[in-house]
Amino acid sequence: MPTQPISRRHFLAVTSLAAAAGVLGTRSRGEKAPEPSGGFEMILLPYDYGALEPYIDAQTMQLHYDKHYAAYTKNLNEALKDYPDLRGLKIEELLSRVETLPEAVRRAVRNNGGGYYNHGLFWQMMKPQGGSPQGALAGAIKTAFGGLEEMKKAFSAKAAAVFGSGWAWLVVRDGRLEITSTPNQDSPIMKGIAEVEGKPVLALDVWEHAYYLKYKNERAKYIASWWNVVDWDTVKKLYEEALG
Ligand code: MN3
Repeated sequence: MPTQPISRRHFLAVTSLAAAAGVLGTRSRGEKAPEPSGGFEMILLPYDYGALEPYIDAQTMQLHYDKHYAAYTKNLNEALKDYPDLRGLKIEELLSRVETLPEAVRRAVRNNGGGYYNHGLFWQMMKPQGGSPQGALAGAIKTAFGGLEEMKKAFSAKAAAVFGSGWAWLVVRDGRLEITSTPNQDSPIMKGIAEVEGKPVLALDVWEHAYYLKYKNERAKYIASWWNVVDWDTVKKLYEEALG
């Protein structure tokens, strides 16, 4: 299918919940989006849907961003519509204390807030010609895993082993890099939930919606392809922030 440039359209569209409500793409050029209503907003996709071809196909990217990510965002905002204090928190704060939230919203925030946050990271961790780890990040990978190839092998195995839907992660915990995974939309920043709590520096979505159109049931092929589009500059930035 043709790839269309989306940056400008999305700049206009995602500035409001209207995007999450399903009107993405129906607004005409130059028309102003409604004022933000204080909820969580979709981040801009930093590249076109087709930019990660042939590793991630344009149709998957479009559905993943416009439908799945939009739905998590919309559902998170709906769940919190009667909780202005929670809606005003940073997503990281909200998720870190998800186990202490009112029971009426706890599950919705865990699922949809996790989906909102995890995907926001995931979009930023990819780009065409992603490069390779540099500087202190490269050193930390060598220290923790023996080298980049060893780290990729261990991370890929963790991602492949997720039963059903979930995520694989490289996180910083106590100043060191570790590999972990989470089921569903759980995130390593969720205290009392994540098996390994830490600050994410690399995230891989292994829900079938992330790869099924192109790779069908072959998750391992998707994982192997994905390394070609990892944005190591973003990983390095997140690593430095996590240490800071
Ligand atoms: Mn997904």
